[in-house]
Amino acid sequence: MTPPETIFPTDLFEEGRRAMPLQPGAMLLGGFASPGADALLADLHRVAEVAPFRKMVTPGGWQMSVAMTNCGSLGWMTDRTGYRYDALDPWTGNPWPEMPETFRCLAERAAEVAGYARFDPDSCLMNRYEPGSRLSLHQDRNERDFDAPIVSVSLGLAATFLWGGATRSGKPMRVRLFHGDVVVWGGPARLTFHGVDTLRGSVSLAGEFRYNLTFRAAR
Ligand code: MD3
Ligand code: FE
Repeated sequence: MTPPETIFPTDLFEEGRRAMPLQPGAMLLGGFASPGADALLADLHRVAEVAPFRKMVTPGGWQMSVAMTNCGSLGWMTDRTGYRYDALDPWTGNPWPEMPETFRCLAERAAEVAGYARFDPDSCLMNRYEPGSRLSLHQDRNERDFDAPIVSVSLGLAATFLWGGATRSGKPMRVRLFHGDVVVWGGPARLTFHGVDTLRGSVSLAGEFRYNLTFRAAR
């Protein structure tokens, strides 16, 4: 087994060329996860065997078009009673699967490269998009502490990520996120409104889904 710290060598990542600020506090690390993408996908499928992807229902009663699951000591969920983090998977009654070492290592290193030292995520929300899936503009504010950043990893099909400002109004900015791209959102960008445009299907070597991992310090 390749040790995860050798798959994501911070010193080989060409920061000047592939790190791009999206707004103050938000950094796109183009292709940062590419060297370890196969290992990440293998671990993702292992997690999903224990905690399957499922389409959750919002408090308003709508079924989400994105299928989700979690790993780590806390998992984000929604149902008719609200949004929250929970230590147990409501589908199985068991704790969420442990966060794989590959996941944790990637998240810590990406945060470090983006300027957030000692990121210690206790939750990874895993999103699975199929053609037609979308995520409407929202803020991530169920975490206890907004000082920690959120690290997002895109795998599989490309998608158009949308982000606005501190309010829902106004025309969101758009950026394509590709297999292996990582975005770190912290500081003044932490409560930015964001979402994902409707995924377009395409026959692709990347498969039939887009996956997004978001690492959070939720406790
Ligand atoms: C900006 N996921 O899971 S990742 C989510 O691609 C979520 O699946 C999207 O939004 C996805 O909550 C977007 C990029 C992202 C994640 C968290 C953020 C951007 C963010 C938190 C604050 C600001
Ligand atoms: Fe979000």
